[in-house]
Amino acid sequence: MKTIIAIALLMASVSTSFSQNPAYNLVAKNFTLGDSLTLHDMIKFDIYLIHTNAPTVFEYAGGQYMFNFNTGISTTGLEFKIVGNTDLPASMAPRGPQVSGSQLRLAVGTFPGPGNGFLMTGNGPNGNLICQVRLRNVGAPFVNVPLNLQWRNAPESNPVTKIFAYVGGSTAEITTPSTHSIEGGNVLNGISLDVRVLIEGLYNNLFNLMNRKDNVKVYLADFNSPNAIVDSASAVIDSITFTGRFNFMNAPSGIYFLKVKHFNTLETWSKPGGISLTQGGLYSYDFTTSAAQAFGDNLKLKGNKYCMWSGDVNQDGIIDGTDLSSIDNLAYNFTAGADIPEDLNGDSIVDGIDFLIGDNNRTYHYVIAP
Ligand SMILES: [Ca+2]
Ligand SMILES: [Ca+2]
Repeated sequence: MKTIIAIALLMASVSTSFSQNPAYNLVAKNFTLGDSLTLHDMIKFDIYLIHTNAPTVFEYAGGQYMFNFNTGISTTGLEFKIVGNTDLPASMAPRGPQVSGSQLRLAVGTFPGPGNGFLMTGNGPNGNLICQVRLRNVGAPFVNVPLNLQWRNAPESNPVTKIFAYVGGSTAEITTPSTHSIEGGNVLNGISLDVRVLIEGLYNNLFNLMNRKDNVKVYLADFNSPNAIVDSASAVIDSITFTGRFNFMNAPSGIYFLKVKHFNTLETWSKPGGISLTQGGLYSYDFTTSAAQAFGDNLKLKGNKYCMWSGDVNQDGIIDGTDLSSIDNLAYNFTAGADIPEDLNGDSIVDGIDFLIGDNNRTYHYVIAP
């Protein structure tokens, strides 16, 4: 009797495997942004297919994988590639990655024929890695707007995402858009911060202009001691608005200090109490309106605006005789050139004016941090 029941169950199971379509979840996940704190020009993610109705056999034949995304992430052009490994035989992996307007496209690999498909049955909790892809912005970081990555599915117009299997010895489309998902796809949803800051040596208070635009780096430091650096961004400070937009792509929402660095200026921190920043938000911070905008009131009044102290030529956190002697050495020869640290006023020559700016600041001006 037991044997008969066992055989009956076996028959039922075999019959089920050939009559039912396999079911699956399709997931894009493991999003990572760039390789460093500052260069946000690359997004990588994985595509996984998970068989969900075993013991029904899932003999994978192929798939085309299509996404919609926000083209606002780039003004300079995008490159889309397949990188890394796949669990599929190489000939069956997706191919022909392509950016087409607001679509990312991966075309089907070779269909191997019934009986030669890839068996998805019995794979681990993640299912199978279909491929890893990389979206790179050409020549610049991404614009800090949400990526808005979504599966492109029917009933949108073709091409849409389609999954094929061998069922009962023939090829069948088994696509179920409701089981396609994306985990963490809004990777480009950072914090944007407009920082207004003046570099003393570059600031001409008579004309209320900076002598030139210059690059500044802002770090987000955790509010809690030891104030670990969580993210950083660089921007050009405009010579008229004294403002640059800093996009922080890695920092979670939280309370932060700003640490501001410029190549020949004293490092300056934002006011006590920190600043509350939330992902997806646009904020502003103005170091020019009051000494109290900096930690320890560490700003210099020039005209009616507050500036970062110029003259930390060697960037050791203090303006002292070492900085002065290097300015003095170059001023002696009127050394000329772009971006010389000793050229404090940015006129591309080191002379007595630069020495004067540094000399005025060399008594007891050092970094004041939380
Ligand atoms: Ca120094
Ligand atoms: Ca100069």
